[in-house]
Amino acid sequence: MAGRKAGLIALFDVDGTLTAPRKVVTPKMLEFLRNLREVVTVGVVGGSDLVKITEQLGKTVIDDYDYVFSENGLVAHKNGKLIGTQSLKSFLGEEKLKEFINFTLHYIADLDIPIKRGTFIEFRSGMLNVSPIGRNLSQEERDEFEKYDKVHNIRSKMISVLREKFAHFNLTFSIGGQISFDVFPHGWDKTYCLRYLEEFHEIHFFGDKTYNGGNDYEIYESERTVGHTVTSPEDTANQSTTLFLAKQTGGA
Ligand code: M1P
Repeated sequence: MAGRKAGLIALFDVDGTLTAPRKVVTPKMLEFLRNLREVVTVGVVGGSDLVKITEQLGKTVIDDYDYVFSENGLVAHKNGKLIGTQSLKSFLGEEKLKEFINFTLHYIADLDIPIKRGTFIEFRSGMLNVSPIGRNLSQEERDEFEKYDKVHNIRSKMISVLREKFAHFNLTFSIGGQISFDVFPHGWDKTYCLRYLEEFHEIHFFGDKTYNGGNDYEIYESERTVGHTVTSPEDTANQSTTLFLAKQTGGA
């Protein structure tokens, strides 16, 4: 695309930044992203796996953006082509993986919370996603658990236990959404995707969970990025319009 500034990329988190959490992107946001891509290189980086990002951003997502980083970039696509994957199984090995999964499932079995559903551990390429209530929930049940968790700290208490028990496994525990947390080796947070962006000297990252402990914190704080905190998809569009599009049209 001829008019694009070389070396500049706009990189967006998904949940809470391009879409409402785990919701489908709006047509307005899609149109905005199409326009933006005319003037800058556009990438997306989500904690979710590619299946979920595809549900949210559309089935042609890997072709629609220059870079699509799912699982923090542990699965990486450039212009529709797979350019890299990381494997948690190779990192930990079968024995440690089994030990972690067995302990986690026992912990969940002993957990007394109002309801439980299915899929307590989702096994992904570069991470595990652990949900104490189970991933098979309606939106209403999700919202209820999120509220319940804010009062009872189910996830943060569980993470404290796992962090202590498996300190020697060098794992990071990250709460990025409503009902679960992600588990991956230290350094496999969203900064992981930056290794694919060596050619860019100006990387603008937009995310909503940029506070310490949020899953956008490390990439937001990285020396390699200019970080932008957003409060909603509308805010993302407003801030990036000011930064990238207003200049083009000679506006503010
Ligand atoms: O993108 C943020 C998070 O989205 C989902 O979280 P939850 O299902 O808890 O709302 C998960 O896909 C999680 O891995 C991801 O980090």
